[in-house]
Amino acid sequence: MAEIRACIFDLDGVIVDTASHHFVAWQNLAEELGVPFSAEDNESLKGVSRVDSLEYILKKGGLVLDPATKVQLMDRKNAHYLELAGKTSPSDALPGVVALIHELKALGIKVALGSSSKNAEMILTRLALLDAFDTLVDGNHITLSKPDPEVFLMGAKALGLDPAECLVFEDAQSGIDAANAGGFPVIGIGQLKALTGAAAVIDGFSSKTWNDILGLL
Ligand code: B16
Ligand code: MG
Repeated sequence: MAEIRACIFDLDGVIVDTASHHFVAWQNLAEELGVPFSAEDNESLKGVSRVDSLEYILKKGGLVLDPATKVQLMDRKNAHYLELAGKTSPSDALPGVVALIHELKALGIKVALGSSSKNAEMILTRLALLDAFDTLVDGNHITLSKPDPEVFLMGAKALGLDPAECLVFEDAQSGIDAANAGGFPVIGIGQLKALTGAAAVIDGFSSKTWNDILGLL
């Protein structure tokens, strides 16, 4: 196994639980469109881009809309999401993640973001974590949604490292699949039953040191 020189963190569900805000905002929009939207639907949209998430809802409801209406709906959903996620503060960082990021920095291991969200920079700023990141790749930079590995490949390239040297942390199945497709070692964050294909699945970073995490690989 190659030496790990960087960690690439997904945002939603790994650094902060904004998935609940995405859920409320998508559910609201889906209801307006007369499409039922469950927690299970939300689960399958984790890591999926805004446009692909809308397409999922439209397909579920058998709706066909013109491009301008789709843009309007996405803007509306995002405004609602921002209303909710805009209140994020440093205390919303998930347990243990800030300590791990600081430990990585102290050890000289690079820290990168690999998120599908176009709001990633705003969220990291609100968490007071933006300066800790050596590079950010988010929904504004990529053309292909997870499970395509583009987001992680761009991160590795920006760091000048091989995928095998960058450990990905992901809470979404689409993100674990993306990491595997790109040749990245990956640790799942969540429930063992819900995630497949990761080197290990942990329920979070609470009380986990870098050595603990390396021991999982
Ligand atoms: P936005 P991640 C993803 O972020 C979310 O998991 C997903 O639910 C969301 O639709 C997507 O970002 C796009 O977000 O509308 O803010 O651009 O998990 O890849 O960090
Ligand atoms: Mg996520």
